[in-house]
Amino acid sequence: MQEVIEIFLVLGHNYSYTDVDSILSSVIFAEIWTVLGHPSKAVMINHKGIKESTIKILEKIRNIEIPQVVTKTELENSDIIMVDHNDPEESYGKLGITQTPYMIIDHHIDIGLRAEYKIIEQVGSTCTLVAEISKAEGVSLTERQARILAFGIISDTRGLKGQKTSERDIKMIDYLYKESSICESVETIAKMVIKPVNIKKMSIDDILRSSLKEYKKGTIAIAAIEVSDDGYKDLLEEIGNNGYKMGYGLYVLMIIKHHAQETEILYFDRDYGIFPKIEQRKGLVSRGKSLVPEILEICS
Ligand SMILES: [Mn+2]
Repeated sequence: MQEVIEIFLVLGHNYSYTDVDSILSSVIFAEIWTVLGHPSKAVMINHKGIKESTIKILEKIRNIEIPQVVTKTELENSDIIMVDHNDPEESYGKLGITQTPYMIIDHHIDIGLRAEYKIIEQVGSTCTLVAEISKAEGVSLTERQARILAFGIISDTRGLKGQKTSERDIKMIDYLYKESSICESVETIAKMVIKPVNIKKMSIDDILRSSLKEYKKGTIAIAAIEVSDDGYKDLLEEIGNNGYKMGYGLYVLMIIKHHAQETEILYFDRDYGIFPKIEQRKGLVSRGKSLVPEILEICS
């Protein structure tokens, strides 16, 4: 009789898309969890769930492989570890799987899913939590792992300047730089991972669907686009003409303005009749930390 080796599958968000923090935290956590005696691998389930821009960033980081895509059956026969999300609708739920995950490691708002082990902390990056776990468990990180986690933290915290950035992210970056020889500075890494888009080269549909996430059973959608100049202003009229056509009860577009450290928020409010058409806010507003809880509270 062959002994069945239980393998843990570590899964980031895949719908609509994965991102740098999701991939890096899933790969490194699978390695750490394996060292701790639990064979694991990072996986994806949506082969369309990785953008060309994300692949380019991973190529620049080097020494990191894109997680392999697994089938529904493979997932159903394994213990799932969710990272960087805690809503199954952003991953295996989309395949119709209803099992309870073994573990959740995440920094988004807790939607209340049950799991055997759950680490959900309001920090700026899942990579911060993965680095903290390795430290707490006494698993020393290799130079490669430390560098990769630094990339994840700097990516998700927008160079430690985004609104989600917490004291713990900054502390962890200090620690990773002290413990290993990461040759690029925080500023250099920030330039490598944060790519404000050239909005003028995008179609209106791509702009309106940029990093789009759905809430409340698909009745509300919030998209976000990062820009580095005022070029988007020429497109506001066309954006305005098309926002309602997205077909949501409430559709929101966040324009995150790196050059001005401001965020412009456009609301297309069909169902609620309470949101302004446009709003300007100071700083790089976080969708997950600020806007989503606010909007869901107002709409409930
Ligand atoms: Mn993240």
